Order: sequence, then structure tokens, then C-alpha cells
Amino acid sequence: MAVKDSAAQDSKRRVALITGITGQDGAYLAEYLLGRGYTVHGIKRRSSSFNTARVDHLYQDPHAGNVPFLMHYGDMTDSTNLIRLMQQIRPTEIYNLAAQSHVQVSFESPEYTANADAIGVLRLLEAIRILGMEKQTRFYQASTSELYGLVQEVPQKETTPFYPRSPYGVAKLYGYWITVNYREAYGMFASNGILFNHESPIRGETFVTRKITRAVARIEVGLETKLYLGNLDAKRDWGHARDYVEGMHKILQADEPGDFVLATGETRSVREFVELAFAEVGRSIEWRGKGVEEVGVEKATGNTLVQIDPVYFRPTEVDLLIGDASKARAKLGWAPKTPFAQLVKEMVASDLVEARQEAANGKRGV
Ligand code: NDP
Ligand code: GDR
Repeated sequence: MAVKDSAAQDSKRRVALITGITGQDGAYLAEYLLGRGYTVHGIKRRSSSFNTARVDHLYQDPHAGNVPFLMHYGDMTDSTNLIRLMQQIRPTEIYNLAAQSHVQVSFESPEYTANADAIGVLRLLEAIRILGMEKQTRFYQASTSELYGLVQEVPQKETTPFYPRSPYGVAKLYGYWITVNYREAYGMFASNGILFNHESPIRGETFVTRKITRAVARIEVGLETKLYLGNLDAKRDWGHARDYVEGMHKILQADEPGDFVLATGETRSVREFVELAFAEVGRSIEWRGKGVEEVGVEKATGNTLVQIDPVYFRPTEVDLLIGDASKARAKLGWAPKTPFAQLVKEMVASDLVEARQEAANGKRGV
């Protein structure tokens, strides 16, 4: 009887472990799971300065006892640390969001990217096995539309062949397949979310959307005069991170493990993103010139607001991403909620608040 009770209790435990808790998705997912009654544990990296700004609002003093949100130091490159944390926490769901997630940076640090983004996944899956938690823990791997890379089929779906175009994409390819393999080999509930680009006001400042909305706001309040970009013609399927973390959760609540595309089904160029973001502050952009000489000029003033800097071009580019999320819609009941224009509006509005604060404080940008 006691055994049965404790088994029943165990099946009611809702304890999530999120790697990459300090990132954009980690923050949205933690908030979402806390709202659904989970105890949430996050792994954060040791840093010489504070790196928890995105989740500080969720923090509660652990001295109060029984708090639902806890963070632990750890790193995807450190197996012993991961095994020990898993042993202590015994999560019922693991969301592996930690990664060196910047595509261009992966060309600069390919080996580190492979270590964290590819072997890191293996370390977590092995930790589950070593601890005998195969039947108690569900595993979510943050896979990516970067797996599709060089266009093989449009729109891209679960059956579209992969052709990654960066060390990041190649590392994530390993992460994808090792997740599939552990599911098939050991009967684990291990699933991939193949997520297309998703953004938000807390997107990292060096990804193109946030770089644009931040620059628009800073130009508007006079902290900057120009935005430097690379390839304006790349096309992406951009959704809102808030909607996508709901999809991650649904993937782990499904009856069966599997691999799911989450996407909006719409694609837009970087150029269109720039135009819409400037339009949010009432500035209309006109494009002049060609190639690296191309500039974005404000119609009303003739001022050049956007210029090309070839440093932002990638050795190999992903030209066109557009996803088909029919499987997630049918099997999980997931659909994106935020239209593209609303996403851009929200991001510009948030960056304007930040830029105005900075301007009021008299600080210059770095
Ligand atoms: P972010 O770059 O915002 O966050 C990445 C997180 O991983 C941060 O918390 C970062 O810590 C942490 N991290 C990086 N390296 C390590 C390491 N070696 N050990 C432990 N933690 C580490 O990414 P997103 O939130 O945007 O994305 C989440 C995941 O989803 C990533 O795996 C990404 O590759 C993937 N993905 C993202 C998409 C998107 O459009 N956002 C689309 C598809 C997939 P720190 O804060 O200290 O840097
Ligand atoms: P991506 O996002 O590579 O799609 O990866 P990013 O915003 O970095 O680039 C999107 C496209 O914009 C072009 N681009 C620029 N990109 C950046 N960062 N900076 C620039 O100045 C610039 N100018 C043009 C890029 O060439 C590219 O074509 C994101 C990450 O979140 C990954 O972790 C995730 O897996 C994928 O999305 C899906």
C-alpha cells in the first residue's frame, strides 16, 4: 500500500528542470510552468557579472523554504555536474534549452558550439540512463529550423531532409538524432521541438530582430544615428517566444514522444522587418544602391539610417525558412497566437521604454 501511495504521489510530481534558464526561452518557459503549478529548477552558468536579469522577477528567497523556483550552477560541458543535479532534483520533465545559440558566433567557436550544443545533449540523456530515470523523466530537446539550412523543400516540415549550413546547425543535428536514438534504443520519452525563429522583447540583443528594434528605438531618442546590418534578403518565419514555450510544454504532455515543427507558416525578409520596425516610430525607409553599397534612407529627411557592414555576412547562409506546423496543430492542438505585426510592435515599444530611460539617465550606449 505504501509503495502504491508513493508511486501515485510520484506520478503527481511536476518538477521541471530547465537548462538555459537565463535565456529568452528559459525565462518564458519558467514563468509558464510556474503558472501551471510546477516546481521549476534552472541551470545557470557562473559568470563574473549578473546574468539572471530575465528571471530575476521569478526569484524567491530559498530561505523561506518550499519555494517553487530554484537555480543551480551548472554547465552543459560538465557531465558530473549534470548527473549530480539530476540526481538531486529528479525532474519529471527536462527542457534542454541551453546552447551556444548564435549562428554567426558558431563559425568563430565551432568546437565549443559542438561541445555544448551536441555533446551536451548526450550528457543529459546519459545522465537519465545512468540514474535509471528512463521511465520517470520526459526529455525535450530544443531543435531548430537551422537543421533545414540549404533549401530542400518549402514549406519545411518534419519529413523535410536536413542540410545544416553552420557549425551551430551541424551541432544541433547531432542533438536531434541522439534524442531520436535514445527514444528508440531505450524507450525514453524524448522529443524534439523543431522550432522556427521566435523573438520577443527579451530576445538577445545580437539576433537580428532585437538588433533592429533596439536600434530603431535608440535612433528615435537620439542615442544612435545608424543601424549596420548584413544580409537584408534572408527570409525567416518569425513567431513570438511566448507562444512557442506553450508548444514545448505540449510536446512533453503528448501521449507519445515525437518530433514537432513549431512555426507560423509565414516568412518575411530582414528588409521587411527593418521597414516595419521603423514604421512603428513613423519613419518610412527607402532602399537605394545595390549589394554592400545598399543603404536604407529615411524618405522624409534623406538621412541614411541603415547601412551594410559585410562583417555580418555569414560564410554560408540559410536563405529561406518557412515552416509547416500542421502536425503540432493536429496532434497537440498548438497554434501560434501572435501576428507578425504585433510582435514587431511589442518589441519596438519595449525598446523605446529602455532607450528613453537610458537617454534620461544621460548614459551613452556601448
Ligand atoms: P538564448 O541564447 O537566449 O539562451 C541560451 C541559454 O543557454 C542561456 O541561458 C545561456 O546562458 C545558456 N547556455 C549557453 N551555453 C551554455 C553552457 N555551456 N552551459 C549551460 N548553459 C549554457 O537562446 P534562446 O532562449 O533563444 O533559445 C533556447 C534554445 O532553443 C537554444 O538551444 C537555441 O539554440 C534553441 N532555438 C532557439 C530558437 C529561437 O528562435 N530563439 C529557434 C530554435 C531553437 P547565458 O545566459 O549564461 O549565456
Ligand atoms: P538565425 O537568427 O541565424 O536565424 O538563428 P539571427 O537573428 O542571428 O539571423 C537571422 C537572419 O538575419 C541575417 N542578418 C543578421 N543577423 C544578425 N544576427 N545580425 C545582423 O546584423 C544581421 N544582418 C542580417 C542573418 O544573416 C540571418 O539570415 C536564430 C537563433 O535563435 C538560433 O539559435 C535558432 O536556432 C534559429 O534562429 C532558428
